[in-house]
Amino acid sequence: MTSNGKASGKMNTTCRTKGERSGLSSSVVRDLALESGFALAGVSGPESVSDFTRFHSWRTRGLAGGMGYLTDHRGDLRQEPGNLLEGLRSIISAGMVYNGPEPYSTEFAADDLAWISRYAWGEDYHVVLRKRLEELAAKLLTYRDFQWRACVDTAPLLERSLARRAGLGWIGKNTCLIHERVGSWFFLGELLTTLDLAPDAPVPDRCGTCSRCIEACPTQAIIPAPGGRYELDSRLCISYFTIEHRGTVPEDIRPGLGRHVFGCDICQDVCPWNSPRRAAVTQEEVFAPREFAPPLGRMAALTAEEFRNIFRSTPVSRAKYSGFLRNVAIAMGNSGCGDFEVPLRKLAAAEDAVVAEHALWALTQLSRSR
Ligand code: B12
Ligand code: SF4
Ligand code: SF4
Repeated sequence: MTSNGKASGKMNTTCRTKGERSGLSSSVVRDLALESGFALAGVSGPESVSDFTRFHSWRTRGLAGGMGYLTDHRGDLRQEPGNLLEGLRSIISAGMVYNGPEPYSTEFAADDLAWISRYAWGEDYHVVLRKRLEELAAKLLTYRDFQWRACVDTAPLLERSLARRAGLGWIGKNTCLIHERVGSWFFLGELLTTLDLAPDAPVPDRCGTCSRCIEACPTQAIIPAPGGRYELDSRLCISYFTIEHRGTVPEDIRPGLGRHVFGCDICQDVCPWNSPRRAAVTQEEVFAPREFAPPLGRMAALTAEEFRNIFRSTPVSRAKYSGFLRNVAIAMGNSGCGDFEVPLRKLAAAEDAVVAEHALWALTQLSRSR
């Protein structure tokens, strides 16, 4: 989930429509965002992010693991959104639902199938949301001339904090942003603008006494934060290891990864605000699964080219071929399925030393579980 480019605008070609339309309010912004496919939108001001102290304490205590883009100078930039656009006046935070009708990982108990997390099933959301934010900017430009910059995930912003202050939801104990009507299966993107818009108000926290996510996390990665609330220890989180971590996965972590080969949905699957009858479902074809719970055996046999073809322009490509096979080997070792000995022996002979070592570990696991 790191860097790619930015889209920014210094358009004034639409200036001539200025004044032809009525005023630009936050509710007009919301309506236009809905037209562009966002389920949620809200506005906050240009001020520094007060949650930065939480973020800084979190990374100082090592909870960011090896995510250098959070611990180095790029992390520092997150305090001041104004660093990203000269003359910043308003930030439009927008949320796009990716949830499909398919079952949740916690309801899906086949040991020989791999779990790819829900957010990674379809097209790369960076590209999808950026296009829609550009579309939104173009619509807003028909009202008034302004400067803007579209950000999705990769810009040095604390996106959940910005969305919280713009009223898009509250930060749950699982650390995800949750909206009462929508749930938490949505991506966030921002349009930084020089527009003067009235800010929206944050909404109340509705976790109450619930602690389902904390109890369900198989690796106890959701921990109490100093001063109250909860935070995520990336050094324990399945999502971190299967997406962000490069190279060898520590042996004591491997059994906890279960059959997750990319990301993890458990702390959201169990959240009552995401119960299947309540959570919003996307209408966007682009987020439909390319590979829903694919057989581990088939994934282990993919050539580098097949991997690229299947997962091109999906978030899974971030793991790269080597990281993906490493994750598949771990999942096979955790499966208890003796049938995987043959494909694992092939992986153990791979040129890639990391893949080979994880496959050998998996073979040992299988022989122990026999
Ligand atoms: C690094 C990162 C990760 C890391 C670390 C996650 C983490 N919880 O910190 C890993 C790889 C583990 C990860 C996993 C996931 N991620 Co991620 N990730 C990011 C990224 C790039 C930075 C997040 C960050 O700064 N983390 C550091 C912590 C300290 O910050 P934070 O979680 O934002 O928390 C802040 C606020 O929430 C606030 N806060 C926290 N608690 C409270 C409580 C109160 C009362 C208040 C007032 C404030 C507050 O303070 C914190 C500091 O600012 C963002 C994009 C971005 N630029 O923000 C996406 C992002 C957070 N991820 C996203 C997604 C979808 C996921 C996954 C669901 C993917 C998956 N299925 O595997 C999981 C969810 C795991 C989880 N429970 O969080 C979405 C979240 C959308 C949402 N509805 O919340 C984002 C916003 C990307 C996007 N543009 O859509 N992710
Ligand atoms: S994403 Fe998975 S491992 Fe990480 S905190 Fe949530 S349940 Fe735990
Ligand atoms: S499972 Fe419960 S505690 Fe966890 S985020 Fe959802 S409502 Fe909050």
